[in-house]
Amino acid sequence: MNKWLPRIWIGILLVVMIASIPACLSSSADDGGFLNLTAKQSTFDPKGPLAEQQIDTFYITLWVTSFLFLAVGGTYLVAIIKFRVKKGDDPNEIPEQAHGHPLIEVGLVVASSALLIIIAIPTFSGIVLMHEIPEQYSEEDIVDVNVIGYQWWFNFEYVEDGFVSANELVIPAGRPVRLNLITKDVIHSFWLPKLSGKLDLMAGQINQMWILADEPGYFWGQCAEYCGDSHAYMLFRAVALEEDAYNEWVAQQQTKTVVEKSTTPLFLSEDDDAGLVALGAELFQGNCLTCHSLDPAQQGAMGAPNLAHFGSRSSIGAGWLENTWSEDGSNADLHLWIKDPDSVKPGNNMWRGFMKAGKHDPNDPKDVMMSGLNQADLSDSDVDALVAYLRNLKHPDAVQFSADTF
Ligand code: HEC
Ligand SMILES: [Cu+2]
Repeated sequence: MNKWLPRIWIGILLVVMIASIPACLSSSADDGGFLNLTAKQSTFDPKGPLAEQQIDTFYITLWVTSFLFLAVGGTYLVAIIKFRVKKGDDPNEIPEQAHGHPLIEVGLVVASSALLIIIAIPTFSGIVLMHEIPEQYSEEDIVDVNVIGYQWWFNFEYVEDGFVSANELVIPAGRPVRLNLITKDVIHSFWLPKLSGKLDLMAGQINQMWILADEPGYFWGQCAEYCGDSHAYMLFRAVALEEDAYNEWVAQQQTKTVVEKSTTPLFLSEDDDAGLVALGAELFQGNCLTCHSLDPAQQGAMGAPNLAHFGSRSSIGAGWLENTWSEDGSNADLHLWIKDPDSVKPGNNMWRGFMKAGKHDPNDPKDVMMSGLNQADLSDSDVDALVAYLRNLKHPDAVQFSADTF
């Protein structure tokens, strides 16, 4: 073999590595840089005790394995340099052979066991910590939330306060929140990187974990277990609020936003066109109510996000799009979502009927698409009316949270 070939390869590798350094270091305030340790979903930026314990465990493992790497690699490097065949040596001569050295053997076994124990202690205590809220927190302080996974969004049931919300988990800062993880279909995984590591939602059992945010803040989460078509679009947000703001939010969420047994909004904003909203309410009754509940206390029968307070939520399509209204009351992303959700989130279950995957096939007996549900029937002006209507599904004092709120 040409003796230059390996050197050329190593040269190319070095050039590529050096050329990529600027890209790695260019960390902007946003998510751009590879080394931006405070990016939206960075585990290097812990904001609660659980995430802190987990990053500490990571660092301990990193130091121990780096030490091992240097110790083994260093010994190896010394050996290949010191004992290489030098000029004048006979390459066929076998060096002096040694066998059996009890001190070295026992020493290595003890040293590597000790290193494993150093890693095992924080790892096992971390596993226990993730599942059990430490006794320092009293039971009254704990907020219980059922996290229910659907293809492809998260439903949040506030157990003590008796209401449901979706895709935006609002919690009180400084208090532990117990999460009961449940799935309605396949395995999903709940992951809020700045607050805790992931835990799966498994059929037939309830997995428990807890989170605590030290300070008020806005957090990005996502499903971390492949769960079908729109898995990559199955995100969610979490918002941690001061105690007072949290209690106010809870009281607002418990409030109904439409007149009993109807879709008529209770709190109409002044700058809205009442006629347009009324048309939206009528269209919602006819097209959307089958799946979406407007009663904050109840999950819709067909397994779709509760929309009672949708007007104040910050995202559309399970955290994928921002829920922002322009000055004139329009909302382009929401318009697109209602008109053609499939173009936003391929394969999602809106319009298709719950649990039906693939396109509607009238010859398929398992096709559960409900008759009369067809988004193509909605004209652009119908969708405008629905957008105007959805904007009013909120408490009049509600705050629409965003990363800028904090
Ligand atoms: C067949 C059941 C079904 C019907 C009918 C339906 N939806 Fe949906 N809708 C869903 C499902 C399922 C989702 C969650 C999709 C996802 O994120 O994967 C959803 C999501 C949404 C969302 C986003 C909620 C969020 O928090 O991300 C809005 C807004 C919405 N629907 C509005 C409507 C409107 C308006 C209508 C009537 C014109 C309607 N939907 C009809 C099932 C339905
Ligand atoms: Cu998932």
